[in-house]
Amino acid sequence: MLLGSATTEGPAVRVGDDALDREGLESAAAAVAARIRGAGAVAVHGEASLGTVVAVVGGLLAGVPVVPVPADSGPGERRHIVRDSGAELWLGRFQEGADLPTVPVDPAERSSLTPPEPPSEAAALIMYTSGTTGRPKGAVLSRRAVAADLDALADAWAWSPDDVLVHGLPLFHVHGLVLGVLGALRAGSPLVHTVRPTPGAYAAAAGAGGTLFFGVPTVWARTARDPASARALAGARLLVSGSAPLPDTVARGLRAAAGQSPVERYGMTETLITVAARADAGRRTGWVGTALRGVETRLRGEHGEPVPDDGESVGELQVRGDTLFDGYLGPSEATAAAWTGDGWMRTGDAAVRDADGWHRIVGRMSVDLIKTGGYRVGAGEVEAALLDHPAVREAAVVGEADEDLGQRIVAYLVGEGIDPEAVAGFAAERLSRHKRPREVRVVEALPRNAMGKVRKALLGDGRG
Ligand code: MCA
Ligand code: AMP
Repeated sequence: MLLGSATTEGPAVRVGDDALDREGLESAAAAVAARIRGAGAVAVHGEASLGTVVAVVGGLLAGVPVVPVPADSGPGERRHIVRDSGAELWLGRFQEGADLPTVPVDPAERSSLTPPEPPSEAAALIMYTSGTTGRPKGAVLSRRAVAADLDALADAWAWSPDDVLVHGLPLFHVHGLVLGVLGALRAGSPLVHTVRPTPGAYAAAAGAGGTLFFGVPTVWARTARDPASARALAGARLLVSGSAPLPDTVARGLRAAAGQSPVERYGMTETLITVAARADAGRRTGWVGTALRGVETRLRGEHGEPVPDDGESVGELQVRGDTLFDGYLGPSEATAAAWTGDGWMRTGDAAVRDADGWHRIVGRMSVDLIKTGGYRVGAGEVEAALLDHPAVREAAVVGEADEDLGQRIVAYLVGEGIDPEAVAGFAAERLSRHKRPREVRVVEALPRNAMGKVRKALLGDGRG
């Protein structure tokens, strides 16, 4: 069973003030399953609510692929995801752009429907994720991949029903939804979702018995800057950081205030988590750990040549194993391009590996994939949305170093009479909030090379 069969005493899932025990969750989800059985796929409004958990579990029970839709996406992005995924129903509160029949989700509803367990190769989730160009693509994740990943993580972190998982991450990405909800259900550990991932909420949950805490580096950076909240985490069994690089200053700040720093783990929407530091390993900030059970990794140079495991030589990290996605929806070229000729998935991340098999992620191979607050944002998608504005003639979007977010999205625009505020409002119609530029800089011209390609390295802080 994908969701495991553990019976937890008391609330199995709490989101803010709303909670369900395991039996209540399963029967509320069964009521959803009864309504959606037979659908090709369903879209779920990914707001941070108990209803979202019920909707996702309902889809998994029914064997209907679930398409989580970012709660803050503008109507344009929502319309794209709904159409591209082929979702037939919208689960949760109606949102503009979700032009589908809406299925209400009520955590108080009960049904005793027990559909048969779907085959393990069936799709569990279709997660939308950005590439360097074009619109977000739907990555198809099988039940088998999800189960393999969660079991390997439980093994690495000694994650058990004795844990209480705490986080407040978005319920429409792998981190918050797959690890943060399905992981807790499969491990049988109660989940406390704090709605927003604030240091104060994590501290309060620690006081109420939380043992295992998930966060993106921005969350840990904010916690390190809030020593009272950090101190409350001193008794936690394990803090985990992922989705983006954890700065050493943040790890040191947490060690000073909380007496411990997070273990790191690395992954992608397409591969799920593939590399993790084990709970019982020493902390090595900046090193994301060893390949998970069922996963193999390798480093390859620019021309496909092997890169030595000397902890210094950099190559592209490539992975294969049980946790990988089945491919993107739509034309097969994108899926084909993600793989090497000999069957390894190209992560697009530059890494080093040492003789003990530990990995350090040193950057991305492309400047056009930005990580802001742990969200992956394709520069091309943001540029395309800005170029739709009549006053914008040219656009270049880059990620600039930011202490809080890791990278901050900055747009350089060329055009006549551009009003940066109007452009920001325009972008809001088309893009999720975290994809919108935090800053718009109007310039005379963009730096270009002889071929006419924008030289992003020359923009802003030069990190492009
Ligand atoms: C947000 N704000 C903005 C913009 N975006 N203002 C102007 N322009 C923007 N583009 C505003 C918000 O509305 C808010 O205003 C204020 O900034 C601060 O918001 P807050 O939510 O505190 O912070 P944030 O800065 O928006 O976000 C930080 C965050 C968030 C909470 C850490 O980035 C986050 O939830 N990140 C998690 C992403 C994640 O789960 N990634 C996993 C992907 P006001 O206060 O007025 O409301 S999966 C993955 O990466 C793989 C598999 C892996 O390894 O995990
Ligand atoms: P996403 O598609 O949102 O799942 O983002 C995946 C990307 O996040 C990876 O390709 C990495 O660039 C980045 N990432 C995830 N975890 C880490 C980590 N622990 N350290 C550095 N980068 C990470």
